[in-house]
Amino acid sequence: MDETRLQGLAERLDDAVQSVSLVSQLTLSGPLDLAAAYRVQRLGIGLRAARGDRLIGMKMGLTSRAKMAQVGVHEPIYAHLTETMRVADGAVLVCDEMGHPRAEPEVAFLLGEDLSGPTDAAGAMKAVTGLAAAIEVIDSRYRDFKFALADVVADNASSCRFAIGEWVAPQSLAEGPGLANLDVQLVIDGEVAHAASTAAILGDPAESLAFLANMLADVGESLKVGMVVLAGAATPAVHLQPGMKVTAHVEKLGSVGFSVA
Ligand code: OOG
Ligand code: MG
Repeated sequence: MDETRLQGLAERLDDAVQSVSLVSQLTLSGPLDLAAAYRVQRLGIGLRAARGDRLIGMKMGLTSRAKMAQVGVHEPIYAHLTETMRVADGAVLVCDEMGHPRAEPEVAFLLGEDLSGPTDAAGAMKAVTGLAAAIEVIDSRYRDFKFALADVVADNASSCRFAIGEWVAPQSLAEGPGLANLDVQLVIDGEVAHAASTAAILGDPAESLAFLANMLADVGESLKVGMVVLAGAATPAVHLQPGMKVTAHVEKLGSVGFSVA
């Protein structure tokens, strides 16, 4: 597909992020296959890098049925995480700086070594040096949060902000089923809004990490030491409103939270 056209699409989405505005689905105005959509995503990350932002990790999305059902797209996807998207545990997020943000609980991995596919869950976990509870704020650039697979891929899988709790050594989960069946809760203003098990994430969040490494291997890329990876939410996301206090708990990994202004 024509690179100039893809660059134009990346700029349209990037402008919308910067001006906090929403756009029509790209797939409504012309064909966009999955490879072209990932190209648009990478061109968008290039635009951010040109402004001094830096790649610090990656995320998987649509790895649970709850998430697939919420947005009507039924295929796991990946996206990029940059430094300016990271917010501190306990931070205050300003709603006006986002379009129609939603929050979802995540499991985060910290890589202690490079990780290349092909691999499997056990192989991928060998590269992991830290695990944490996390929250991702997603904020689709598309009106009504409505998109097809290629739209959401081009839009960096809706990723907007993320907060990560304290890192826990993976060895602390060595006894028992590891990461595969931990309780996850998304708590809003002290009430459990959604609860699930990490098993909802492709059976085990480690499968999601391996899936990512394998998808990257297909395009000649790999994960690097020091990167953070989000496995994808186990529950639906919740719409954010000013005044909310949002916390995610993951059994054995701990908690993380922020407030919304
Ligand atoms: C797409 C991003 C999905 C997840 O954790 O499943 C995602 C969206 O829901 O807008 O981040
Ligand atoms: Mg997510």
